[in-house]
Amino acid sequence: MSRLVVISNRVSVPTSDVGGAQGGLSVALAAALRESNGVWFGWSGEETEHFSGHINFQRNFGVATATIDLEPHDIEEYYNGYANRTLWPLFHYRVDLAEFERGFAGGYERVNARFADTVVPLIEPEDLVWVNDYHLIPLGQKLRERGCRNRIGFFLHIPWPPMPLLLSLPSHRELVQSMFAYDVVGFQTKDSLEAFRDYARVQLGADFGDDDGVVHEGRSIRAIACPIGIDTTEFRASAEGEVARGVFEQMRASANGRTMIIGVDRLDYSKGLQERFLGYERFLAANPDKHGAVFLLQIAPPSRGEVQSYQEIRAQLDALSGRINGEFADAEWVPIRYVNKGHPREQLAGMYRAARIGLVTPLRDGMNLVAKEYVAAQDAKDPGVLILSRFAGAAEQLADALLVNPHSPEELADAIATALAMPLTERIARWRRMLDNIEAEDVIWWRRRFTDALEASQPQAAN
Ligand code: ADQ
Repeated sequence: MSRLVVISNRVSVPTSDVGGAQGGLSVALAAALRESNGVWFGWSGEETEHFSGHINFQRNFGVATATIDLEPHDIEEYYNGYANRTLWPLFHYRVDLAEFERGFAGGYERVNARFADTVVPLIEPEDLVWVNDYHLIPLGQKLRERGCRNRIGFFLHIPWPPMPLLLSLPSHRELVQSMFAYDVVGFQTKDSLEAFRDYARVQLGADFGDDDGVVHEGRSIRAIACPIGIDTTEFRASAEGEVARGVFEQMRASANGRTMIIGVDRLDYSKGLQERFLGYERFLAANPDKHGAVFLLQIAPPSRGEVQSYQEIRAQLDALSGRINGEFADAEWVPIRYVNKGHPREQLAGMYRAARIGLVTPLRDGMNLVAKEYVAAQDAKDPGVLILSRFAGAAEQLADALLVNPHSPEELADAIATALAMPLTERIARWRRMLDNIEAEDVIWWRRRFTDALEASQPQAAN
């Protein structure tokens, strides 16, 4: 296989052989890069007063990384601005939260150009270049402008929005047109792929070839659905390892005979945490016999604290969990244990296994790896039940979860009641079918599916 150059906003330098990093993208890419002898390029997360293009090279646990520092106004306009205040909310269907500022758009273009200027000398003629996620959509075009003729692919980790939503982005046309600089563009789901094709047909007048081809102004790209997976073998093993077993025992002891429900999410409005709490509140109100018998452990480490909407959601969740606990708790039982910090993956595996229900109810999510991790961590003889939002990408593959509309407190409450009452035989049957999928379509399958498509594409002439 050709050498892989992976480019993403952040590069998380591995701290062990088995991941440990937080964030779906970093976990997935570290596993993928270890297998190929590639290099991972991106922003270090550090600031510099004047951008110099200096690259910091490292190799840790089999992964070579190359990082650059960015200027404070780059970080503000490109990262906190266009990426996280414009594209992230819009692509998660939250036009109400999206901010459209020309300064953000300018910073986005500038940083993408800085990425291109810096990474071009690292790319050798036969390399496959793999650009990741919404921070870097126009990077392929900027690489072409600098003479890069390699095969270049782009994978979007978040949903692609339906056309009418995308039209509210002032520069939607330029953004989508820039994607025709790639050879392959990948989406998490068929749903996202369809939305992209719909835009291309209606707004750009694109033609569609056999297979996955989309042709616009003489350039032909392949647009594919390529759902990301987890490192299932490793995660199953870690769920049975010493650390996870220790955590499992501790959780069981601290549950004191009560049934545990778990939620694990970055603290983000797309994850539907408020709606989840409201659904759980509805369940408690409708099922007084379950008071003292169940509890919800919600782990939600803060993210993107520089962005105001994230500060607001944090305050709202503090208030909501406090209200629900105030309403239902007694001296011996607290219905919600709400924890604002991250945990190492081995510990998470033990917690997932100790939970009878995994509650994964984002309002929108590109994929959602927590859903897959929850399934992978279960005990084959006594697996828990996954309650999964229909609007998580993972729902396309995990049809055997209890699928819910996360906006409906009643549906959530009913699903919790159904999960608690589900007989062992049904739990095993559903879990087995989900595990089969998670094993077959794991992170290695994902990586291969994408890079095989890229390798099979024809290098294009530069613009
Ligand atoms: P995220 O939005 O970060 O990823 P997700 O797919 O759920 O969402 O991945 C989160 C990862 O972080 C999981 O591996 C999880 O274990 C870990 N994590 C979450 N909370 C944690 C905690 N408290 N402590 C430790 N680890 C924690 C984006 C997209 C998703 C897409 C991924 C990968 O938004 O839709 O699935 O990229 O493509």
